[in-house]
Amino acid sequence: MIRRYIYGKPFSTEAVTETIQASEGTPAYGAVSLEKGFSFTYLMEENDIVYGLGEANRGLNKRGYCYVSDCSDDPNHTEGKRSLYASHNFIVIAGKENIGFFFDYPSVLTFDIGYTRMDTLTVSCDRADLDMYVIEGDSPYDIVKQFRKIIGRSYIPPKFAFGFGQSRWGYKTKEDFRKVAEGYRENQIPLDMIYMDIDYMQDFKDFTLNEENFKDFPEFVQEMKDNHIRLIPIIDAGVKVEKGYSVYEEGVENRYFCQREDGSDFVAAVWPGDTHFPDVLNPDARKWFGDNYRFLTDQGIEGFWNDMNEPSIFYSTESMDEVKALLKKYVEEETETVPVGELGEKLRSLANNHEDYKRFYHQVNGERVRHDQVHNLFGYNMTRAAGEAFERIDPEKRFLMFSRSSYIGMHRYGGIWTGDNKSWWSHILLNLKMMPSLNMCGFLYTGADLGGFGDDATRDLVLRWLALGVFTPLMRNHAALGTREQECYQFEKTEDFRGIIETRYRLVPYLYSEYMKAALNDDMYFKPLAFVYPEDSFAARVEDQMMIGNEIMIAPVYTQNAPGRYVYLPEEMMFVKFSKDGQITEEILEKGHHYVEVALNEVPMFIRRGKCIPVADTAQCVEALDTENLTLLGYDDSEYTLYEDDGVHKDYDNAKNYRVIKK
Ligand code: MIG
Repeated sequence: MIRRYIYGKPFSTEAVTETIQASEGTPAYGAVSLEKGFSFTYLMEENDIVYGLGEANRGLNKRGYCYVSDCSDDPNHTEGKRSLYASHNFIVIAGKENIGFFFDYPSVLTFDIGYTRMDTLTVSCDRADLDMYVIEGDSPYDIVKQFRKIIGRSYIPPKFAFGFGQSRWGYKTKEDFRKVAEGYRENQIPLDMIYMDIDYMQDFKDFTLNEENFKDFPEFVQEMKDNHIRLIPIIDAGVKVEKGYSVYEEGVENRYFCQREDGSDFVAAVWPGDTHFPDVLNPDARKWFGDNYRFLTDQGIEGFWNDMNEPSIFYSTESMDEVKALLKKYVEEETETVPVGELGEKLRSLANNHEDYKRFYHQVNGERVRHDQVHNLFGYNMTRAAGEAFERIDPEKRFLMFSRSSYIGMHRYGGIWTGDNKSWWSHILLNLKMMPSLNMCGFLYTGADLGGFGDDATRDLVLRWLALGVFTPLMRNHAALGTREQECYQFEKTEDFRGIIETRYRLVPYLYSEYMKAALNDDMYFKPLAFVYPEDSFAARVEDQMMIGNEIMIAPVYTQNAPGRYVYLPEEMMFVKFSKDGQITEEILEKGHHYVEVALNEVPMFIRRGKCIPVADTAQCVEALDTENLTLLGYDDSEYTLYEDDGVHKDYDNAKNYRVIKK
């Protein structure tokens, strides 16, 4: 049962696709106050668990901290951070009372979940203009499924996107990309994608190619495709201000960029220097921006990643003027000792300053809306621009698309990656905990930068992280400029890396099948144990093991130098390890606590009692997988319903896509 309460004049985010009539009166749970902005308070029972918030910091159970929906480009995901790149305002309280809440509000929204007072949940924002959805259900899982039904079907990528991808900020030339392709092919480590970061562009201009390095680009795209590798370029939010650059000229001429109050185009400095932001909340501008992706699809490109779309601002003309004024003051006053505190603070406040969000506007169906009031919708609508354009470019075909910033609703147009993590052991665990939360909010095609983006990776960390990445739909190794090289072939004994990536490919038929079932049924691919074993109070507290699909549980090793880990089995399961040379070991383990040993080159997983999964022979790319000859791994006398389609087109609802295989 879903009720909708309307406060003030909400901005239409289009997060919810189903029409739900407004309810009269006040919600039957908690208390709403409109005295100062909007505030909702709910008294939690001691044992209540709070799920949700999608891409957010800390645990699967969000209780005990404070989180702020305020899309931010902040590459330091330390425990104290309250905002990451996304805003996913859906929570579920699980306890005596099971109840879900979605606060459809596109600006800063605070979730104090037992932070100020242990037993109090407070959700608040400055303006009382929002839709609040209240969802009653039998269980938290049931509530999630109801919510997923009203926000529309999740994005479905092409099947090649279930292969492994390599990325690194700093690849510049064709030779750089060829080196990566060779590094993988020569070591026979499977690979389907290489990502192109900002250096492929000419002066960081969207929808351009570096003129010197990428002559004859379509031929290069084809050369890679002949090697079964797809190039996936990045697109940034800011469009460079440069006379004669057609994207800039068209945007200015048609007034498609975000403007200041006085009507001039707002200038934000990002990688290209001064840029304008395409007003992706304006349907005409959105269409125009999306059509620009044709520049690359026309040359054979089939996938993209959208970056810097919080949108990230290094500084604005206005904020830099303030710095200049300060420096001028020191010079004019002949200040002997520059107050480093004052200057430092000014400089640190330049990037992503909320004052800048008040300096530009969007045109939405004839109305002017100041950016700060809809800040959390930018990444969503940039990705929507691309998604809607793909429908026009080739309506039959699926494109790979994922974004850094997002809001609920964007899950219909693309997936997400979780941004600039670090090569830290703790970030493997954060990666794992985020996945089910993202699924609750509709984001199924997700993954983190495997091996870690910032800081230097180590061989053991990359192996352990990849062994988790085997199970995330988006499996991509990515690293920042200046960090230690972490492509799989950079380390000793590459066969260990080969073994892990080969395991991913052996599991693709299963993982793809489970992904598709989740997407087509508005279900989850990653689930907390509690959603599958609701009667088991111990399972409810486990946060470092997850269920995937209907058949398996994973328990990755995320501790440095650990030879294995403790694991809790809510029922008897088959413990499976994929080891080197394609060996598979199986062992039945009883319900309860175990310590399982897992070597660095092994991928562990558990098959639920009475179930089995299909496993393929490995291959160098997704296309080469033989899905006709699958072996079944798991319990005798079980069966599995495999979903399979051509992985390219959209014939999802065809009964022929399902086949039952018996063990
Ligand atoms: O300010 O394009 O999160 O994946 O490599 C950094 C360079 C900009 C941030 C992205 C990261 C990407 C990087 N970008």
